[in-house]
Amino acid sequence: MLVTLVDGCLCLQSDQAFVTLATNDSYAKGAMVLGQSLRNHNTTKKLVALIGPHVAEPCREVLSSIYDEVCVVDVMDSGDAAHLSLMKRPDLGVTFTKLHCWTLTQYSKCVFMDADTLVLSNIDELFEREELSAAPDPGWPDCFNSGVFVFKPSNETHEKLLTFCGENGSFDGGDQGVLNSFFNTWATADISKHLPFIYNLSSIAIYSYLPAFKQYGRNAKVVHFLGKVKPWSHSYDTQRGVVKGHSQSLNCLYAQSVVPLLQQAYGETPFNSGFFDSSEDDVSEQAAPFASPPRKFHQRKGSSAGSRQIDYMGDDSFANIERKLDSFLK
Ligand SMILES: [Mn+2]
Repeated sequence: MLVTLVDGCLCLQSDQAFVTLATNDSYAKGAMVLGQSLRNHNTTKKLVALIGPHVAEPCREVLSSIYDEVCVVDVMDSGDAAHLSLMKRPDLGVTFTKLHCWTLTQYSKCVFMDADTLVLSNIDELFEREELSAAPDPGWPDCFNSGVFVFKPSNETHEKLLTFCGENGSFDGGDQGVLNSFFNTWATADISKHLPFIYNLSSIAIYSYLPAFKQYGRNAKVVHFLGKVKPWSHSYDTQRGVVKGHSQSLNCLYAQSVVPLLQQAYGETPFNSGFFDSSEDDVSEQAAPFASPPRKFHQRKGSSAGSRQIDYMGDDSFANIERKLDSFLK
């Protein structure tokens, strides 16, 4: 193990890493903000970004400046087990890409974080937990949410997961369904594998239990932008350096840390400073490189014509969490 001097203190070079996944440029921007937030809170762990083959070169460049490792994952080129499983379930392409994190066997332990999460304090203590540790999903608390989880890379586990996925598919069409079916004793076997909700605080909590959110929300260590509308779905005002009408905390991180890197990487080439129309944004967690059908819960949007219903997973969730975030993050 390598030993380095950091700020005059003796630190062990980590064989542990935070891992994220970006299969398109839009999620790559989320990954930049996530990586930067981990750096800002002085993580001692390595940062690894798995990216799909469609992520543009300048985005890769920026990711490389923030992350220790950027690995292109092309499931079509990967091993036999992956290929065979994918042939059986072409709809699970993005899920297979995420499962690829188990092959990072150069690390002894990892924490996976979705590219739509943001770290609000140092969370290195998560590495004291064992596989598979995760926080409950607010929609069905006997399931864990797969936006943040602790795992142990292993080719054996990877193969088992792929085979399981090929044979059983996913009950929700994504990685969360597969992982909950595979690690099916999470809810009952070992309470130490239940991460506190503050490690994966989703906007939906504001609606489902507002008094608890008011009581505990300020302790949040990780926020997860679960909804269809992501922070990067909003338009960015280059002149003023702010995301129009949106969260100051996100503005600062994105405008000060990520935009200058993008400007450098793109050089003279014009680029979209980050923000896409939400209509163009993907509906399932990450659509490319495989066209997968949208998840059921997204189809709710618009189906409630007539009476105005709260769009828990969409606009309402984001608008509200950022308002709360701003009040807590001062
Ligand atoms: Mn997510």
